[in-house]
Amino acid sequence: MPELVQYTVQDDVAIVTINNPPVNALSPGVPEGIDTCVTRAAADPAAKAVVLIGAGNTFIAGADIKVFGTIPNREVSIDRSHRVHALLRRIEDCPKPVVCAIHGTALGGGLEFAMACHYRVAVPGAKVGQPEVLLGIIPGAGGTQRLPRLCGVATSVELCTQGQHIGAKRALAEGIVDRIVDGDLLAGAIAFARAKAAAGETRKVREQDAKISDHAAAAAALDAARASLEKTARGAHAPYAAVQAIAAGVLHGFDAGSAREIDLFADCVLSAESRNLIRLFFAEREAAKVPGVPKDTPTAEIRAAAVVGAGTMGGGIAMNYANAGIPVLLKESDRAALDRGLATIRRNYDISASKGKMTPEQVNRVMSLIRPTLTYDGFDQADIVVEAVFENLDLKKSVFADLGRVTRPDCVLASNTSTLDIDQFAQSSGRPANVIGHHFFSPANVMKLMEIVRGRETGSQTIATSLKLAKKLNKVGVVVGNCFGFVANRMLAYYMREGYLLLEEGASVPQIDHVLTGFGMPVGPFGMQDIAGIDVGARIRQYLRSIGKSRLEGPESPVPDWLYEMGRYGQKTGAGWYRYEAGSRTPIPDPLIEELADKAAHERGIARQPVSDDEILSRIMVALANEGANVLDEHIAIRPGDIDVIYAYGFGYPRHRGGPMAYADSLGLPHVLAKVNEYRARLGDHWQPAPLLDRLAAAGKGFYDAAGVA
Ligand code: T1G
Repeated sequence: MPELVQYTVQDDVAIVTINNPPVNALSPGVPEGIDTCVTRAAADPAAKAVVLIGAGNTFIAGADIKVFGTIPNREVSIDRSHRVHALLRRIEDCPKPVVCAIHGTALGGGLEFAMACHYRVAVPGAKVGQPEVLLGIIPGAGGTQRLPRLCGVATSVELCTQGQHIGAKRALAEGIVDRIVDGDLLAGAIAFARAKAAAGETRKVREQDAKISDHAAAAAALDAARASLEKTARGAHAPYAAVQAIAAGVLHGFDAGSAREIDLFADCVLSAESRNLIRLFFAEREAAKVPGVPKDTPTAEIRAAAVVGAGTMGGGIAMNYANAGIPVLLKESDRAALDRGLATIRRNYDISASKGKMTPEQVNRVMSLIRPTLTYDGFDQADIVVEAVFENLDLKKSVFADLGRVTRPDCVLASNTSTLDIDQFAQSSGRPANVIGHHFFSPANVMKLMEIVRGRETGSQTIATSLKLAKKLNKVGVVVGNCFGFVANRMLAYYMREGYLLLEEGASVPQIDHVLTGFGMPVGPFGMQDIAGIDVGARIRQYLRSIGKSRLEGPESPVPDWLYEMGRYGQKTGAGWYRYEAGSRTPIPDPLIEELADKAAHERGIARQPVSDDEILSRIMVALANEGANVLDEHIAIRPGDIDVIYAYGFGYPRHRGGPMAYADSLGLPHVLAKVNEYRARLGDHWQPAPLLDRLAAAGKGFYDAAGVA
């Protein structure tokens, strides 16, 4: 087992190299090794300076997240924090210049170790950040104290409350990094260190107060941060704790701020919020591990793509490929539709450019990768084709029959269908092993979730290629089984039905939406329908009725179809569940909805009466969890974590609550089961307890226990 931290001397400079693959996490032994090596360098006459660097393809990506679960109580957390704070001060107190050399990422504890060094140099492609808040915690090794001293209050608040990484160029501009090294990082760091040694310069970040001395400006930045969090935190606590820790240090000094950080970190690291976020972090990575598809499964290289259908989804999917630098043919059946599709794509990019997210040159470059066509010419060069035509089974079958003819035998044939049976397309293609679902969520170029739907005969290479492609497209790929609605939309049907029935029973649309946004959803069920389009669901119901099926058993509210028949599709028509003033997306409650709810209630033979917020939340979340149990039991989802990742990325389910299955576990499955039985007695037999829910509740287990996840 090679040493976790190695000590060498080169050109009068001590090189301290961390070697803990895959990301040089600060696992037990790594901080201690750094401490020992820096102490050794301070006493080593052969060393005039010190360089701290990571082996492999990154510096330190942070504390070892796997270790957090082992912190039993506040006392242990506080003790560990004091020890790491003291360790970093020892690095900072080294009498010789200590230079941190950053490549890959310096995140969390990695950036905190870098900031305990006197200086930081980085390669142009390096990234730094304090993403702890994404794990429900805050920087716990002085990050909230040293970062403001390097880059000021506003930027440190941004980095510590949003958790985003920033590139080396911005880090240099902000004062976090002192120099960008082009070429060999180690050589550049050694040269920088030698120059500091020759000048006899060291610089303790904890003593730099210039960027936090303007307390009025600091207070304003902190107030602005708190105000912004009211809109963005959606119930999470860690971002507020980060602001408190930064404020303590800025206003009361480094030592007081460090003590406050240690205290707040202990609160956060033991919170359910952190447990949920850390479980989601690993669940997202676990989702890429699919039984029957080993890690070394061969995959096809995707160098050229094609999309059939230039509608909203097809255009967004083509943008995903162009954004990943993959040339993509975009085929439509007629010129007008193709021109409309291209115009929409161009408009999307121009909006990004107008917001400064892209330069005009970047827009032109990605646009040049999208090649419009009215024929299948060039499809024999494609490594993948994504079908995104209208949700009509016969049309899709004919497209797949074409694709079976015009593409190479090894070409992946994916469908973006959200409701139809990919096994039927697989048959018509003549190459079922190559056929798979790539279900994107609208807008496809924005939403990160990609449900990877395996058909009965989908080959493991097709699945492995799809998982690898999801990462290349900057998407989160989750493999799911082939049933109506797969996982996301199948469960959503139960979520929406409860909303509709609660409306008929007496709740109002704004009340229901308010309960769900208060829970942490980005938008309530009705607001979401107005965004997605009431017509989308209506057409699916129409199609199902035409083949004698329905999305779910039991009562369905007529109100959505009434709105559809009235041409009220939502934002796109200026009215749906809400009204919208011309050009505005601000929902305005519409008395018409109450009239329709009264009419539906009358037809159902019920008298509308007030409904409590608790009833609304419970009915909707229990319905979601109960159907999630069926989805697990039928192996449509492999793990509860897969469902929770799907809901976090597909619908913005508040990550600090873990996801529908984690939330059910937090309620306790006996409670969830009791609610299902209560609703069944009160509301009807469509409330059927899922057999898995029954079994787990009886065994005193949660969904995650059963999956072997703590
Ligand atoms: N601890 C443990 N394992 C980690 C890890 C970490 N910090 N980061 C990644 N891994 C594992 C990951 O589970 C996967 O394992 C493998 O490494 C590759 O990861 C004191 C307390 C660095 C941007 O939040 O953001 O420091 O699945 O697939 O896409 O204030 O990993 O192969 O078995 O994600 O190239 C703060 C979290 C911690 C960074 C690389 N740091 N990691 O992305 O690879 S808290 C973070 C990431 C902290 C201090 C506090 C990403 C990455 P497996 P990957 P990638």
